[in-house]
Amino acid sequence: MNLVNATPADKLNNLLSAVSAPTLDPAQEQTMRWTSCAMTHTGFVRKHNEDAILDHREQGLWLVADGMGGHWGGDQASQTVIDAMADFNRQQDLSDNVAEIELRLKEANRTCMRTGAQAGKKRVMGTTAALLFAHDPFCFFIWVGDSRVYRRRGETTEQMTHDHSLVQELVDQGKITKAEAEKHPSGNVITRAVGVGHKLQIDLEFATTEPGDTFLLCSDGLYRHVSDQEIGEHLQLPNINDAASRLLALALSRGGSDNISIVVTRTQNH
Ligand SMILES: [Mn+2]
Repeated sequence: MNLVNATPADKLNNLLSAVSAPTLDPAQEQTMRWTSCAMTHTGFVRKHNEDAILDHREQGLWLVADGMGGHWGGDQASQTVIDAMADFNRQQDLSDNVAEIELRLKEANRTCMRTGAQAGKKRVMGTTAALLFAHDPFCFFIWVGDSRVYRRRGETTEQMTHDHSLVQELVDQGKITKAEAEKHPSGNVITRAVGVGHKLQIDLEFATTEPGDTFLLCSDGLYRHVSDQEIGEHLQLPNINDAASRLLALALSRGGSDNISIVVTRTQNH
């Protein structure tokens, strides 16, 4: 599905028109069971952990937010996004749920803008956000910035999000390779964030879910130290707690140069 220039609402409408009514039978929601685990670590270089995570399994909602380093209030910004989602209460209707998530992200954006403005000129309170929302048989990837969602299905590892970052734009334009992007001096410059402008541009993708699908939400503190292949190998482990803790240990063993956040979720059959 080519929806590169579509808005989240376009994409959702496209989904709703593409699926037949029986697929959206609420009873199907009960056929999939999710497990999850989440952890965040300051790392060995930063003084504070400006990442924040949410493991809201009973609502089918998971989130990683990475407060913008070098800016004032990064930890407040990421926590603002978590707080905005913490009391999310899912409804039966798919489009209501996605609309509610977008509404809450926009509210978090306003809160960050307001708090930054109150603190004085040039104060930026910014954060990334990467969310996974499960509405079986679908799951949604909703993001702003360069925090990511990966999926392991069978033998295949796929990045489900597309970074809003300067280096990703250069890769998309064919100006640098993916390998060059990983070592680029501007590798941490993001082109979208919550809290940096009045108009929040949210990205959205979705996929149907299959039993055994394993997802990783993570901040850049993980993927700067750990390759996509290593991520995939860990997501294959039978126990998702092992997957998360070993990925964290691997990133720390390679320096832990940034805050590291990891959320792993998996679908199972009843
Ligand atoms: Mn980071």
